[in-house]
Amino acid sequence: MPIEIIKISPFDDQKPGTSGLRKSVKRFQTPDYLQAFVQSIFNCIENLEGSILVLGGDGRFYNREAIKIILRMAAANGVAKVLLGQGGILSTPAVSHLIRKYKALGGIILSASHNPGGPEGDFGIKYNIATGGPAPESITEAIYQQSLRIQEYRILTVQAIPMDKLGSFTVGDLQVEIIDPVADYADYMETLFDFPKITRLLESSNFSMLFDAMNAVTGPYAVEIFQNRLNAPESAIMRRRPLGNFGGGHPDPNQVHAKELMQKLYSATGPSFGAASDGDGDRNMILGNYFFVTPSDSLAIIVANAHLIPGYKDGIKGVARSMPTSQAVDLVAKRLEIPCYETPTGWKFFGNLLDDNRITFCGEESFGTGSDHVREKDGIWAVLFWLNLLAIKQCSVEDLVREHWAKYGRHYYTRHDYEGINATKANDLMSNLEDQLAGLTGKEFAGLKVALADNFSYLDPVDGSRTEGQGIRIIFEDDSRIIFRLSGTGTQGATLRVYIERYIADVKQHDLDTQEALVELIAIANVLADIEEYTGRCKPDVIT
Ligand code: VG1
Ligand code: CO
Repeated sequence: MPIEIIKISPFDDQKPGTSGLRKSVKRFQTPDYLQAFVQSIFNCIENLEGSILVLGGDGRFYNREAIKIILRMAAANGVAKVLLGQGGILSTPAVSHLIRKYKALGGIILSASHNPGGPEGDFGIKYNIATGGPAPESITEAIYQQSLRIQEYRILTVQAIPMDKLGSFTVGDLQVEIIDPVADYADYMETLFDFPKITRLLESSNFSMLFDAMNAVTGPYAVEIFQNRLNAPESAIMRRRPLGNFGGGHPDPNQVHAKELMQKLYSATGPSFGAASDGDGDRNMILGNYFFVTPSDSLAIIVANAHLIPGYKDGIKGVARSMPTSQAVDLVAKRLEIPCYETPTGWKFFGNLLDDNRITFCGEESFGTGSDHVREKDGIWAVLFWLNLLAIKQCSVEDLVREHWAKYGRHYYTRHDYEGINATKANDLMSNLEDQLAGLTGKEFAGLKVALADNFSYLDPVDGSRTEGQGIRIIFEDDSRIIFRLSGTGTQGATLRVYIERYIADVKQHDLDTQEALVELIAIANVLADIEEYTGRCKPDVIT
């Protein structure tokens, strides 16, 4: 089969963000756009020729077209073998697992995660390295530099490419093996958790669960794991079918976008346990009856109870959280006398810590939790962790969380997102804050004294790399924090994220409404950043 070498002019907007390259589907459909980025990835990978790659995506619109292009390009670039999820489907954590299990050189994941899909929605592509983790900054930067210079790409002239039937076929000299997207991952989960115990919990009359797959990638995983292997009833999984446009919604597992699930859980006759995952299956939301578990608390509770779970009973090396994530896990780490690392936002920063055996668990406030079992955050894994824990503790989600707060104190936590704001204004807002930093320490606002104000930078203890400008932090003497940063995953304008946190040890004050408990800090944030002036908004678009 002939290899075509197509001459192109480079694109100037292919800089990967927090998690891969994310753009509108329309942008990706620009002739040669996807090809230019894929060739840029291939040009930056050492030992590509003769290698094995894993390929799959979250099933969103344009997934199948992109897979066909990537297979033809992989063939033309000398890749020996591609492991492709059946129907083009693979969750992000499953790709991470497959890379590790089959010792692949890397993997390509097609997803824009929690961003909406469909012809008018978003598409994305990210490259994961041989460890199974997202490519680190050094590689994403090299890919970007390559994309600014690239003059041609290689592709095989071949039309029909099947992807729905298990088995092998060839594209030129490339061997493509279509694999069950779920089987390996589900088998792996059985080695980490006590499936017979969880089955007994799911079969007991005083427990019921509802999982919202949000018409995204976790549907098939949930059916195989919760229904087939753990015997949950069919009614335990809603929106189970992956759809190209996720049924029109944002596949983002939070209180705003998983509205129906929230309504079901916030009812007297509702299930005792609820959960949801996002577009590509790496996020999770955990709910009890009339109860929301903040992702930061979820991480802390997972770490505090890990010794009870089969896959983690041999001990914990350390933990890490992204900087904006609440400090709840820090207190657990302190009590366990294990190290606790604070990293910039994005899973790629956990990679070195995991590979260097410094940490066992890590998490982000943005509904992301994971461990050293793979190198991505993992939605279904987190749900299984909670189910296993509840099966052992035989208590409600709420009781478990309250017990944790009583022991460690409660971190009230919220994130306010201002979406699709003018990018120039958003940058101005950040510069304005930056200009104030030097004078903030020691200043008092509503009785709270600023202990530290800076723009967070991270020195990776493993490879010595430094990452600057990762978010404005204002930390008060009582450990309360206000953090401002701009999103690196959006595709329209800019998104301002304001993270607000306050610690209260006294158990008598653990029943406050979160927004009420944080009201003074929210007001301070609004004044300091002049949010209304810069964004033109008087309230956030999404509160989580
Ligand atoms: C967001 C979250 C971040 C997460 C990233 C990717 O990034 O805040 O914590 O790692 O999404 O998650 P940003 O830059 O928009 O704040 V996912 O599920 O899209 O892979
Ligand atoms: Co995701």
